[in-house]
Amino acid sequence: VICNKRSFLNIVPDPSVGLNEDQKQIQQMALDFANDKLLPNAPKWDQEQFFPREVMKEAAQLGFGGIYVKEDVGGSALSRFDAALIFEALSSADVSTTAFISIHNMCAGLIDTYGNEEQRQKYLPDLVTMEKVASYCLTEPGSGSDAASLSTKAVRDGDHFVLNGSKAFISGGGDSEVYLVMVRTGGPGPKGISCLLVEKDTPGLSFGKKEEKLGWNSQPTRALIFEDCRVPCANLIGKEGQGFSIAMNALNGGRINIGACSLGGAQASLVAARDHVKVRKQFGQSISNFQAIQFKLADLATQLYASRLMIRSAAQMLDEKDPQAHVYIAMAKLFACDQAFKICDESLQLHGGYGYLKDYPVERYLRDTRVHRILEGSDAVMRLLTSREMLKD
Ligand code: FAD
Ligand code: 2MC
Repeated sequence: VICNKRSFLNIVPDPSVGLNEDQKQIQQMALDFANDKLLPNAPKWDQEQFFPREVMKEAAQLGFGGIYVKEDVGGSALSRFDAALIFEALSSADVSTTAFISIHNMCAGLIDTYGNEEQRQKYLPDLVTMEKVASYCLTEPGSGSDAASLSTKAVRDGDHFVLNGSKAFISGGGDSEVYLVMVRTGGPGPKGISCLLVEKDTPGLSFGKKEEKLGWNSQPTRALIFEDCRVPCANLIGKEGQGFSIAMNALNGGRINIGACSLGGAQASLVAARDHVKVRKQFGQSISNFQAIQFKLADLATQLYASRLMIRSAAQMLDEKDPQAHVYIAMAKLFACDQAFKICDESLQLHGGYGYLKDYPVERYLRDTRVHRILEGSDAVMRLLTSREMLKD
């Protein structure tokens, strides 16, 4: 298996362009970790469907387990912009593992923002070290894009909620220790939804089989099944009825992170293609001598650069708490995830038949970035969020 150590710096489109010294340092630290700890193992983890808990703990030692969690509970208190740099750098080695770390960070950030002091102190110290990991549970078999129609019920009984229903496609499901579950505590629609923290070993919570997937193989995906599962009312995050708002606000950051993971996969694929066309000879010369190939590289670099600027600009809007941030995040996720997948595909094409082999890394990036057009809000949902805002009076 070919897995050259590399940083991607000084290769167009250089991901460090436009960053200040602090940001460059964060990026370099993440790239070094990606090269040392992720890149050599990523093909094996993909092949063997291995969830690398120990290596994730090492990532947490660098502060990547609670990137935007406050410092009093061990978080790194960095910005969303910094987080986007970190996820892009890590995913240039391993999109799948990085994407799980991003979901875990979304959950930790959610508890930090909406949890009370007791909840923060109880759960965050173990999450920021990734001794424990967390899953985000919104999707159900009958409600994917139409998330506000979810039907998992939570009925109050004394000082507990009793949960019945199921969640589908949960990343980390069955392995994570902590689950942030959106449940219906009130009437239909978004206002009847609450967010509950459910611990893994709670009686009445069980898990479906591990799903077989095209990509994202280094992290498990399972359904969650609740059968008269009793969860203490003390585990309510935020207020009753606030769950949908909490879920959507968490996803705003999540969507930037997933977009950043797409950038990393695309950058790695494009650099691999660039290296390949320089050494591959056909018709008596390096195929990089053909202008069709040269222009293809230029187009892919341009698409990647544009995608990166959109993701970073959206992250900055979220940092600045811009009320329109969610719309620009939607546009950035739509564009970056679509373009990145195309870049992986065209990079594979530039490898010819070799690109189709598992000896080369591009097919893994292609498989891993494909799902980013579906999860954390599909392409259609991103268009919906954008066009609704455009058509507002
Ligand atoms: P549907 O909503 O049924 O959509 C089907 C198609 O119709 C899509 O192409 C969609 O874009 C399109 N569509 C839907 N509505 C419209 C519309 N109004 N107009 C036009 N087109 C439309 N969920 C979690 O909660 N937590 C997780 O950790 C998690 N991890 C996941 C991991 C993986 C590997 C996968 C595959 C999914 C994961 N998901 C998770 C679920 C994911 O968020 C959903 O799959 C996604 O939101 C889409 O929902 P759906 O699959 O039900 O598709
Ligand atoms: N940021 C902040 N608020 C948001 C928001 C966002 N991104 N999206 C919606 N809201 C608010 C919205 O403003 C409204 O608030 P208010 O009642 O105060 O006006 C409320 O939420 C309800 O929104 P809508 O009236 O737009 O509800 P509707 O049902 O028509 O549409 C939709 C909601 C489609 C935008 C939402 O259901 C959605 O985002 N669906 C996609 C689901 C998704 O992303 N799932 C990902 C699961 S996690 C995952 O895949 C992982 C891998 C972890």
